[in-house]
Amino acid sequence: MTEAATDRQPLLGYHHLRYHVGNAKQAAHYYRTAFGFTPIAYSGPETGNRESVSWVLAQGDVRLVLTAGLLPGHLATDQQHQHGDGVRDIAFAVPDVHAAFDAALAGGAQAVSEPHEISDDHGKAELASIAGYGDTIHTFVDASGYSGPFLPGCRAVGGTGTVGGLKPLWTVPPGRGVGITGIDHIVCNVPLHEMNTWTEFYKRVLGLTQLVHYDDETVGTQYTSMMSKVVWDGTGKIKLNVNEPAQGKSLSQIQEYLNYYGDSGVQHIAFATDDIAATVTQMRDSGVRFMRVPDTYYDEVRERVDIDALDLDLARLADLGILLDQDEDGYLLQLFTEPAQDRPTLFYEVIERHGTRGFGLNNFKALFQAIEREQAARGNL
Ligand code: TYF
Ligand code: FE
Repeated sequence: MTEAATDRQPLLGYHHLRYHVGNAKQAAHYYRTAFGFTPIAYSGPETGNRESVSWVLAQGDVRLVLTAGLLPGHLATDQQHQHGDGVRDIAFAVPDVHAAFDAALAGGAQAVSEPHEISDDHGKAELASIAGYGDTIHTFVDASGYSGPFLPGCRAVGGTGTVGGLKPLWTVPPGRGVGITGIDHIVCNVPLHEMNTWTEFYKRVLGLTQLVHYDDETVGTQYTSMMSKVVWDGTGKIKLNVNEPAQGKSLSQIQEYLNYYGDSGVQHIAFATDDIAATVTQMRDSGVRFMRVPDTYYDEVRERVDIDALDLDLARLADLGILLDQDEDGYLLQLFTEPAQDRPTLFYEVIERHGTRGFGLNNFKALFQAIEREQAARGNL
């Protein structure tokens, strides 16, 4: 499929997502109690870091790092002030950081930090970072020589055992897990006319290739129009979607995001699950609010999804508000949360895939109409 491209820039997968948040202690509590993540590591004054606090949480293959600046003028402080809470870094695990960094620069990326080694009692790791859209960066990580809970500089939290002879800093209750197994795709919003700029960037810099293209004819509703392209690594481990606003009658949800975030940035992260009904039930019971389509959606969906042949419990899916889509390769179930912070910026998707490589194209209309009702409630439509 894309052998040549992935040979040039071998990405093993996502290593972690770093957020810049206003209050890492409270954000960690939210991702633990609402999304089921388990705190695994910590960096802050107690570990010798006087500038920032980071909580690292894990579930399935997903690792979230929630970082807050401790002092005025720290980069995390300033960026959170500008954007609100959001994703700062989509970090990739790579076999060779120097090679990944060199290939990225050869593809036209800008360096944020040159390849460098960090180490502690548990070993060493190699890191380098490049700039992506807006203030978002990409760090290449090789932690194959590291045995600690996350990366050098963090101490384990939670659990009762020791890591490499070191006792955990504190005991933090684990998350209960909601069935999140990994990251399915990560979507960014960029301004008008920049979709191709950024998909071309990821082709040159990360060796990705185009998976799908949705033009504004396909995905326009009365108000929201957008265009979207997805680039991927050819295996499905990495899928990056890029949305740009298109002219509609009123404020595109993409433009609303750009206004509130103040720049290009991560719009949604899709978490993969093998049992979306269980995942959504647990998240909802923990207080996460999801977008809701009208009940008529479940009458219409029968016309395009083979409910009986797939042996789906439509009444249960309807009860939970889960969306369905099917194409020639298979089907998917998906659902979207409301924004995860005060600003209408980052939200989450939960997705259960069976064969299809799609993103729920036939749900766009119903979903966007639901989003538009929320925009109207915010006074932005
Ligand atoms: O990632 C996707 O393409 C789907 C659809 O604001 C989508 O999840 C796209 C844009 C959006 C919400 C959902
Ligand atoms: Fe999505």
